[in-house]
Amino acid sequence: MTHKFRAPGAVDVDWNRVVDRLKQARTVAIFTHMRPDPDAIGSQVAAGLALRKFGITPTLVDLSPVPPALDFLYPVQASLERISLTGENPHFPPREFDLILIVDTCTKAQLERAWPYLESRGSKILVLDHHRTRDAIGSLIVADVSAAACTELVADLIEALGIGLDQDMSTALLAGLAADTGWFRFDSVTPRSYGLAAQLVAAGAAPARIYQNLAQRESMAKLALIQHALQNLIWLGDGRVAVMELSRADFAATGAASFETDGLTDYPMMVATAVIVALLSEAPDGVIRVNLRSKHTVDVSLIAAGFGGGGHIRAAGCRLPGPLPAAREILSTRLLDALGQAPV
Ligand SMILES: [Mn+2]
Repeated sequence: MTHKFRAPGAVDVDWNRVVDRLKQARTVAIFTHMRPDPDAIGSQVAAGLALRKFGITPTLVDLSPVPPALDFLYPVQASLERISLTGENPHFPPREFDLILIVDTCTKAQLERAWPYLESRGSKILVLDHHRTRDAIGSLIVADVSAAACTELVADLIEALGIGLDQDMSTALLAGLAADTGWFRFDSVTPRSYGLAAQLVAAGAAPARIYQNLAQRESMAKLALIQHALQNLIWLGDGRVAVMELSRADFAATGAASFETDGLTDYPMMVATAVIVALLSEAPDGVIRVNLRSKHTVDVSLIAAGFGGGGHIRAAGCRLPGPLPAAREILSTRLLDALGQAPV
């Protein structure tokens, strides 16, 4: 790779050490987090393809079902071996591997039931991750929070291995990068992100095709759910706080699944005055799932943490007891309070 853009605060990674470790392995199992997103699968697939070109036999391990929308990331020609450990009582290990590579996570909570298996193989573990939260695992952890996506780190690994990018690798890497950066509009985006994107497109990744697969394959039920959420939208604090809610009746009427609330908070955020957006959705058991987003300086992770949840400064979540009106009341008070404390 030729780009020399460096992210501010980037970690100096000793890639030679990583490559030396990989040179000693003939088989590598590649794990990623549960409920995988495009960055998780993109990192897994691109790393798998690169390792194979390097002469290593890779095996991708699925800890939970991969959303069908991400099927396009698996190359049809160069099929990669995949092991699914998504069943009730998965058998660990399916067989022994020389090395275990974990991408896009380094936390116990996101690896859940694989954790005891991974913990017992600490010396065989290599991690590539860009998250702030980290649990102790493995002997070689490459953690760079300045990376906008884990695929930025996988791209560095591919360069260190001396492997040329092909279309399948580039597609997987760009999908992860685009998804984790909200198509290059989040704070996390750096010159490195754009420099890498240029290289990936030059190597055959097609942004329009990736966009269609990631963003234009929603169900009609989802669009109906958006209609319901916007109908149930109220504004507080002079238009600075938007609160949307979806009841069990809304889910039943639209036929939408609970994961289809993804991205709904973007809509009120388009309004100039909006600072905080909250989405309350009622789960089948009556618990209220809360998604919080913010612009500017309000740290919604603190608000979520106050209710036992957590997340990032501008995106966080928590759960509240039902019914909906009671949850809305408690949350609204807290949101207006946070707004009062935020610098204007
Ligand atoms: Mn990621």
